[in-house]
Amino acid sequence: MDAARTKDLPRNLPASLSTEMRGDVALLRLSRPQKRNALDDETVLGLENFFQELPAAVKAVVLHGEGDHFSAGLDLNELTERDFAEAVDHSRGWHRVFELIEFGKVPVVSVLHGAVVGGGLELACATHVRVAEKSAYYGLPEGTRGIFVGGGGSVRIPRIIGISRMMEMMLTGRTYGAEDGQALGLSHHLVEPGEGLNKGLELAAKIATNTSLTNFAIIQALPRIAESDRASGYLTESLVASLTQSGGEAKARLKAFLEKRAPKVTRD
Ligand code: 1HE
Repeated sequence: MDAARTKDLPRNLPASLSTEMRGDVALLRLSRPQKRNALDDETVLGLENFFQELPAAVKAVVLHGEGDHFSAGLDLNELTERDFAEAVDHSRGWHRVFELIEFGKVPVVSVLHGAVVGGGLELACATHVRVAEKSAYYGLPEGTRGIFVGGGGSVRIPRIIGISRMMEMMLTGRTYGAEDGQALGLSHHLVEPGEGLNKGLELAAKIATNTSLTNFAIIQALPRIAESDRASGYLTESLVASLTQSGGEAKARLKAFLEKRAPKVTRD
């Protein structure tokens, strides 16, 4: 049977990835700490397999890294061997996989600590919610290594921190620490070392209680509306809003509030 129809997480993953279920949240761990979770081809294809085959029972994913670092980015060992055509193919492969994360089936929360650099930052920026521990730092060493981002970083990262800031990071090789990253929007939540995973799981569990239709609209429609022209945006927004409101669960939730059975919106 198609794995996506069962309740089981994909099993045929490389050793560099490990998974477990926590309720209806899937935990996906970059498990190559001896290489600082550097992303080799096997790992990237494993990510693709995982997100492609996610069973319907999974409502959200938490992505984190084993060891002292989230990810050291592209496995530089593989880079030296490629010719031009192979390099294009490689970069397009990363685009395909990271698109599958960003525009996939469910929201993804990443938990960042230690080095979040190069392709590791590109991967983090393809996730929807980012929790950083205070040990996290961000860099784009591609500039100083004589290469360029290739995993969609030049498309996603400027949308978060601006073109100018990304340009400066790449030109000078500067890194930002966790506090700066939080101020810039690289993370949404900043927590003490060791607390990231619990925070990520707590957020994912909350996300998982949203209706599937609303989560679909938030991750699929919102970014596309935001990037379309105003007239198309307003039209699409009306259609998506009507679609979500028409669901039985939405009606039940609104009724629950009006009957004073649902929580109020209070300060965190
Ligand atoms: C690696 C990689 C890697 C570590 N590829 N093998 N990314 C970078 O330029 C970052 C490169 N890495 C580092 O700067 C450091 O390794 C860290 C700051 C992340 C961690 O430092 P540290 O002292 O904890 O570990 P280490 O001793 O440097 O590395 C441990 C091992 O991991 C070592 O291998 P070993 O066999 O000698 O033990 C390292 O060689 C290995 N390792 N990082 C391969 N990246 C789609 S385009 C994306 C383009 C990019 O991502 S470019 C940015 C690449």
